[in-house]
Amino acid sequence: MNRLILRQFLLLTLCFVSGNVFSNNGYKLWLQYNFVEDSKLREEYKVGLNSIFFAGNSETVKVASKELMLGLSEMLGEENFKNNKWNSQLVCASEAFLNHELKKLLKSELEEINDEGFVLKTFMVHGKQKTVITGKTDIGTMYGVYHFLRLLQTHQSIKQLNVIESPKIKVRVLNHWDNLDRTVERGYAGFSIWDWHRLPDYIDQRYIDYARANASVGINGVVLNNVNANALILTPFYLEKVKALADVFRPYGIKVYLTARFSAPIEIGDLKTADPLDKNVIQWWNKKTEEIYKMIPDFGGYLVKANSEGQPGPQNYGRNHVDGANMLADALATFKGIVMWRAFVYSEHDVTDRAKQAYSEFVPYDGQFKKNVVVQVKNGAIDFQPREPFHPMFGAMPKTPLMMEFQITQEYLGQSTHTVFLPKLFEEVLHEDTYVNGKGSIVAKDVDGSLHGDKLTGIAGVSNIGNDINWTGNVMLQANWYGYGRLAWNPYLSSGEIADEWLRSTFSNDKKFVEPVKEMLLDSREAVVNYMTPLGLHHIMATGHHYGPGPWVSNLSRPEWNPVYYHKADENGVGFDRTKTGSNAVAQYAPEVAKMYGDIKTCPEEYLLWFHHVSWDYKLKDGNVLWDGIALKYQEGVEEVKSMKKTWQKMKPYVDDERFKEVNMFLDIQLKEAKWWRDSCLLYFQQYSKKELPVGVDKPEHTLEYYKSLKFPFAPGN
Ligand code: BDP
Repeated sequence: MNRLILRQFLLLTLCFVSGNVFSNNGYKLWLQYNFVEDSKLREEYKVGLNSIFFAGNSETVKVASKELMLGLSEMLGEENFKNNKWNSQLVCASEAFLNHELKKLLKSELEEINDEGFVLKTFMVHGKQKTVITGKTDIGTMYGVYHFLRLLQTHQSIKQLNVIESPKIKVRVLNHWDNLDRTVERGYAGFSIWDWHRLPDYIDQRYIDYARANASVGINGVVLNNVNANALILTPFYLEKVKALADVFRPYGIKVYLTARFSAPIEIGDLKTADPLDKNVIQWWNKKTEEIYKMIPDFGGYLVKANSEGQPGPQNYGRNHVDGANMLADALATFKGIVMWRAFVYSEHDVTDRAKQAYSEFVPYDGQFKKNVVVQVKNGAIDFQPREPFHPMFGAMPKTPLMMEFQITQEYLGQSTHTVFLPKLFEEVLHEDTYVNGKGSIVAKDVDGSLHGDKLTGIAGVSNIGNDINWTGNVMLQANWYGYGRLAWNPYLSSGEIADEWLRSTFSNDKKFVEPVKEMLLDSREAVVNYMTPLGLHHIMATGHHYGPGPWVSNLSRPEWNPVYYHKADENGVGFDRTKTGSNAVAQYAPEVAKMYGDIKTCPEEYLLWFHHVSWDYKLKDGNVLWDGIALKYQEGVEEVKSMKKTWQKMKPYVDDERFKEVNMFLDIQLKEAKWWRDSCLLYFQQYSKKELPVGVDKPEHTLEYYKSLKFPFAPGN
């Protein structure tokens, strides 16, 4: 009580003296557990949470009860909750621990959930409110606790709870592209959070907080190291360290996975070959896998990037992806581990459209992979662009589970200085209709297994986490980690719901804050598309680091690494013809989709230049000719960032100074760079269109030569 009075006194005094002065470095992410200022609501919560009982004593139960107590004491300003055992008002217990009476009462709900699911239910017992959080397992119950805390953090009533939830996707992992020297490939938030040198003996508090954050949104796996793998991670020296992390993560329901460098048997095993059909190689992987499971009994399995961008793979030995994946799958099968085999392949020796190559290579293998193999497919056929049509492999391999790979780190979307709310992008892809089993065969259904009845299902997000104090470099981008996790749990959630939850948990429940900032977040994805790659343009970023525009780049050794390969601008027009008259990539989609994309009249304009080479004079739906349309879109993108800035500036009263200023500075950078994109791209394309900028589009600040001369030799993440 004393603590509460003191806290309120301090709050009032500080606000009175100098406005909103509390500093908040963002380290606590969305687990802020802000004090509930609304006294009526706080009373409601207190009345319902007078006494609390946790049954069971596993490590998971311990971390869940610790989290609940932390959350409640922060939010309600109270620390001493009574424990009346089964008579408590809030009971948290997994099925095996429930008393007879509650087990009976919750029977039908428990039948509905899977092993990671949970039930939150309020009963009235003798006129008194009683809430039970339960699951089939302690992990499920822990997810229930986090859900319950989310309800409180977002100021919802807990008087009549009846929540029954199960994750719709089994494997929900973060892929860290982290190297052993702590650099992070495509990382823009500092160095890797894995302090390999100090592990296994030094356990950084960050590992625990990382696990809490993941568990709170249902992420249940982490691939610790880069897909461009280093075989050393599989040596005993590093496995000790991996084990230490696995031990930290276990109570939170998080399994550890590693990337497996295909040539590891040669590099660390002294073999002459890594041929997947070679007896010694098979034996080497079997032994290595056994060794890992001895140390980490719940090890998740391997993620493999093979024969892609110079990585070794089965093709080095005249074998194919099936040979490679199945060999590793056999090694893992006894231990119930899985192989996540990436389909991100394209070859400099293949002269066909890069967008077609993964499909051409993988679809013929449908049905040939072992049961514990899942093929990991990026959301689009090129590479994590601001907007891509869904990858044609989705829906196309009915006998093979496909796992979605999203990129949370913003390699191609402004890196960590641009505020872009990615759940909007993820949602768009998940809702695209593949039509493979008729209308309604949306991508989400291939990912959650309901389209073809897959037993193994998965989703991966390339992490945007680093050792910056706020984890993601820019606090606004914490929303993308959060949102990825929420969609991995339930791919049918809307981006609006996610934005709402995240803002309330991270900043404030004040409507005057939540509503405008939610709108700002939801518009931010379209803004980045507009000022970088409108109307289906793609991969026109500068080379290597991918920071900033580079539509002029044409001198790289591999044709498909050059932006000019993707936009094909000439005097006749711009865009990549992927219809019958061009690469015919459209034919990889189901006929309904192929027809829609293949016909310039029905192709959605946001994909126009992805699928068509279009004349500069082509009339767009709004009556503008293409050139004017492109220019106006670039301008629109800049205007959108201006409006984001305006919105944020009004939020000062609701946000602590530290995070307010940080976001403000980042929005300034974003505006500067949006203009850079607009000006340089329009000057470049203008050489071909030979047309004036339409009315309403600002004149470029510099010449094209100036933009071309900009160099960033030490841009991060490269
Ligand atoms: C590309 C990145 C590269 C990754 C590659 C991949 O530029 O750093 O290694 O994807 O996904 O977008 O393997």
